[in-house]
Amino acid sequence: MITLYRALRVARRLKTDNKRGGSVEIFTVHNPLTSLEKEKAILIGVVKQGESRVDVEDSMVELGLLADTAGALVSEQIIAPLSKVSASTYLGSGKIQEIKEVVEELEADLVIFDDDLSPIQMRNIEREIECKLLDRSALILDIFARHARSATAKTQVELAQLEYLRTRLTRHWTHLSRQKGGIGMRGPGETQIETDRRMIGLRIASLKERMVKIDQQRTTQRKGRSEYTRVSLVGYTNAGKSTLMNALADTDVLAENRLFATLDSTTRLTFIAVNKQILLSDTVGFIRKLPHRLIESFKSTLDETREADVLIHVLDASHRRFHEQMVVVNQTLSELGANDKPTLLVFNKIDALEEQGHLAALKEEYPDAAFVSALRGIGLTEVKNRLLDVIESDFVERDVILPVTDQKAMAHIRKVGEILSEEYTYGKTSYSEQPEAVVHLRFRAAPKYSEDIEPLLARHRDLQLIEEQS
Ligand SMILES: Nc1nc2c(ncn2[C@@H]2O[C@H](COP(=O)(O)OP(=O)(O)OP(=O)(O)O)[C@@H](O)[C@H]2O)c(=O)[nH]1
Ligand SMILES: [Mg+2]
Repeated sequence: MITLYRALRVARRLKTDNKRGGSVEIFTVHNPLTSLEKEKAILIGVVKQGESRVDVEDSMVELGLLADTAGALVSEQIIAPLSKVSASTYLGSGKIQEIKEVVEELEADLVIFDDDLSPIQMRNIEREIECKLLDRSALILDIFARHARSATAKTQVELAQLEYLRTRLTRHWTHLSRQKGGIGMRGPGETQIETDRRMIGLRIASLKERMVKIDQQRTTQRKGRSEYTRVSLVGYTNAGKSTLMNALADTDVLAENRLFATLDSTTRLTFIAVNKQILLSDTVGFIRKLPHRLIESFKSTLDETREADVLIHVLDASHRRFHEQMVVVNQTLSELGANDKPTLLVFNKIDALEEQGHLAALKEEYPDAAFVSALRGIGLTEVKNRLLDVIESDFVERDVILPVTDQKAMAHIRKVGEILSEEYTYGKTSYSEQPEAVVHLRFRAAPKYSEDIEPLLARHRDLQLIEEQS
């Protein structure tokens, strides 16, 4: 597991290597927590002016799921109204005192804020409550660190964590047990702060270099597949993207009832009609307040989405907040510059809908969407058919004349386009003496292929069909 702590250890090893020419470990290892010693967490949410309490409560449910995924045991949650955010402590001093008392009473190990806190707010609150403190971003980073499996995902997470850590190295940890570790605590002791900051800078530079290499490899891999339509599954975390991927492409991607089960992308060549194969990708899901630096770091994994021709936006129809989730996904897609791609909406988990009337209402509201249960295999044909419609909706239709001898152009058009009609006849240019055998071709293809096709056709632009003599 790549953690803040391990990232620092690597950075420090670099330092000792430089200084003494040897690889001496100088950092004390904390005791990893076992599942029997789950950290007790208190969740804190605030209702700001103009916000509804119900919205905050739903956000807290999600924070609870995140905390659970990170291995914490939620013992208490506090939702406080807040009229004015304090720049130094976020909440007012009375509220902070109250949290401190709950921490003492429950002997909590961890306090988690639903909102993101500035480094100063973190430091001040932590000093007051004398308990480890995390915000939503730090918690999400921790989960990403736990779930990262591939070298790419690990590199990306470590980069995001170090970027997060770099701005927060002024924290005062003195009142905390540095040996204890746990969620979000895979970090430094204060004595090391200055050298750590420099080492983190070095480590970040080296990770970025590694990412450049990974990006280059991925670009090369992708070049070989460009003749296929690339379709990327996107959606809120836990919506069922991986389950749908497994159902459509017969893959064995991990699908689990937890947030951020998938952190890598998997791509598979998949038939969606007898004569139509696409490249289908499953990738990392989105969530409210996904830390920006994670999106930045995960650009490489999210390339599959950014470079896709078509998106399948998977929604959990049984989630009562599916509409907000849809908005969050669309916002994140905008951030990635992937919001204007042709998109098929897929409402998943229809088997889990409590009222059947709900399904009818959704179908009326979203007439172009597909409604499925990826888990039960219901509606998969509809997904494929609708996907085909979306893919073909922006196809460009062409009517061209080629000499039969131009095998290269013919082969290319057959590969990337769909032939609508093909007629063998005779043609002639204005400057040629003799008629020649030509093929009159009508085909359609995705706009992205125009760049390749145009130069092939340009050479034959003067060819005209010879009118049949009667
Ligand atoms: N009832 C029901 N559950 C489903 C359906 N599809 C997926 N699930 C469940 O929803 C949970 C999440 O599914 P995943 O496929 O892992 O979701 P995901 O969108 O890939 O999630 P992340 O990779 O974590 O972002 C799993 O427990 C699935 O079994 C469905 O059609 N009906
Ligand atoms: Mg998944």
